[in-house]
This record gives sequence, structure tokens and C-alpha cells, in this order.
Amino acid sequence: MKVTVALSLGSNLGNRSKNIVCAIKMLSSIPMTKLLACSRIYETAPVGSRKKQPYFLNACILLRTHIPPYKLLKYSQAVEKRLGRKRKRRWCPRSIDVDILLYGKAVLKRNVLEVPHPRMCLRRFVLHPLCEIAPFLRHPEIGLTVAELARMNL
Ligand code: A4P
Ligand code: MG
Repeated sequence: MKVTVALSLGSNLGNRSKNIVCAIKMLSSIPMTKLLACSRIYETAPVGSRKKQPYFLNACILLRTHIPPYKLLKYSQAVEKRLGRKRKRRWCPRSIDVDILLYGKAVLKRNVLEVPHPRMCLRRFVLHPLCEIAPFLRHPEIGLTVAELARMNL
């Protein structure tokens, strides 16, 4: 079954724009997967960390894929690893972070994979680029579209 998937990309370490562009290239070459859309790259102030952090570059992409969610997570973690991501502590600066925001209408509540991403609705650095490429996508739990969620986070 083909599913539309929204991913968020973030980088605040190293060559940030190169990291984002390379991640997009690698993600679009996952087997049985097609890149549908790609947002612009936005520079954003760090959110959520108590320690001072460099500014991020953020972007979102839309994929159409046959790959099941947990396998897609493995692929996206392999992309993070290839681009030099070291997991030190949560929310530390990173060469690349790939988060699965929406996987079709799926609702998954495991620690290893929570979809829709639990913090996506609160974050302008996610909603703004996502709204650019997929304003019509609907959050399967909340029932609002990305455009409606983005308007609430202006
Ligand atoms: N995991 C569970 N659900 C998912 C999902 N939907 N997508 C698990 C991806 N991974 C998911 O992730 C930790 C674990 O979450 C993984 O083992 C995976 O199995 P991680 O990428 O190792 O750690 P993280 O990125 O530090 O945590 P997380 O939860 O992704 O962080 P957030 O909430 O995404 O916040 N400010 C700006 N301006 N821009 C940013 O991009 N990013 C963060 C990270 C904070 N502030 C930011 C930005
Ligand atoms: Mg992450």
C-alpha cells in the first residue's frame, strides 16, 4: 500500500545546508519511495533546550512510499548516521535530525516510534515548512489540517 509521509529535517551543527540537502537526496533514494515535495530551508531559533545552542536550518519533505513505518524509521536513522549524527543527549546540537511527522493516517504510540510526532503541533519550525508543501494534510488525531495548525501557531 502506498502512503504519503511527512518528514521534518533539522541541522544545527557543521555545514547545515549541505546536511539538509544530502539528507533529502538520501531519503528520496530509499527503495519503493518517491519524493513528492520539498519545502524551502528556513533558519530558526533553537526551541526547547535550556543550554545555548546554534541556530537551526529546518525543512520538511513529503514522500510517497511502500515502506512500513518502522522500516522507514530505520532508513531515516541510517541517513542520520551517515551524515555524522552522534547521539549524546536528547536535544543536543546535531548534524541532522530526521523526524517522521505523519505517516498517512497512522497513529502509533510506541517509544521507538510515535506518529503523529508528539510535538509537531506546537512547533513553528515544523508547521511553517510543512504548510508550504502540504497544507491539506490532516492530523489524524486532532482532525485539523496542517494549514489550520500553522495558523494557530503564528
Ligand atoms: N522516535 C519516536 N517517535 C519518532 C518519530 N516520529 N520520528 C524515537 C523519529 N524518531 C522518533 O530521537 C529519540 C528517539 O525518538 C529515537 O530513538 C526514535 O526511536 P532522536 O532523534 O535520537 O533525539 P532527539 O532529536 O533529540 O529527540 P526528538 O524527540 O526527535 O527531539 P525533537 O522533539 O524533535 O526536538 N529547535 C529548532 N529551531 N529546530 C529544530 O529542529 N529540534 C529539536 C529536537 C529541539 N529544538 C529545535 C529543533
Ligand atoms: Mg529526532
